[in-house]
Amino acid sequence: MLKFYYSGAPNPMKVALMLEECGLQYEAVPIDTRKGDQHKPEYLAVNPNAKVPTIVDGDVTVFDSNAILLYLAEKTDKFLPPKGDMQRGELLSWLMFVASGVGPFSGQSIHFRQYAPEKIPYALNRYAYEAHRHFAILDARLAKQKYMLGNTYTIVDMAVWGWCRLVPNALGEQSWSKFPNLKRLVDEISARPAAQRAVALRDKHKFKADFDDEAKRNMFRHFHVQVA
Ligand SMILES: N[C@@H](CCC(=O)N[C@@H](CS)C(=O)NCC(=O)O)C(=O)O
Repeated sequence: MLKFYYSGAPNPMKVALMLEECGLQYEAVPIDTRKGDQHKPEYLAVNPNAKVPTIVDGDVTVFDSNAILLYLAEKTDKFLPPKGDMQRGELLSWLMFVASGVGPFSGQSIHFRQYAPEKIPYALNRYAYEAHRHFAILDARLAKQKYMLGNTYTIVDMAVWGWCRLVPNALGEQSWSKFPNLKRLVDEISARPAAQRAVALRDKHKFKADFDDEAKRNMFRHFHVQVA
């Protein structure tokens, strides 16, 4: 059976959503990143990047959340435009836009707002600005159409959902008012039974909640290591 290594963080949650949307059978294997499971040799053997998520599907191992979304969409032939369709190019562009822009910039904005030991105005503003800019691009597109690729719900919407549920964490409590179209999509997806099952999966395992010294040591190794 397909193995899904996960935690409740945004990147694994988009894959949990896709697995549930496809109705695939899978074994969920919790990786408690605050306890350091991502650095254990048996996990590094499937994901040398020491991050979640990863799937192992028979002989095939796939890590990086958007690569997994694409793999599962191609495997099941679901939630992506047909091969040869001109929308296939759009799908790749927007999927990579989320992978290389929305995720990293909102992640860094959350990091500097919530976790950095010092509040550095330059870093706070740079990442908030970039997260905001990316969310605004999504919002403008969703002002013109229901889903990221038009009228059909695809893996791009799932990738957007993974990160954009955290708009308030990246930009502050009031920030949803700036992205009404993006909020409409996130709310619609959150109400889907598959999203509710994905969230329930996260809550099924008792992941370490405390962000104490052990968690910092495991997730933010740069606190203790100087590389340059
Ligand atoms: N590009 C990777 C990034 C994965 C990633 O950063 N995962 C985070 C959770 S969202 C993680 O594993 N954090 C634990 C750590 O940094 O130690 C993907 O899209 O899967």
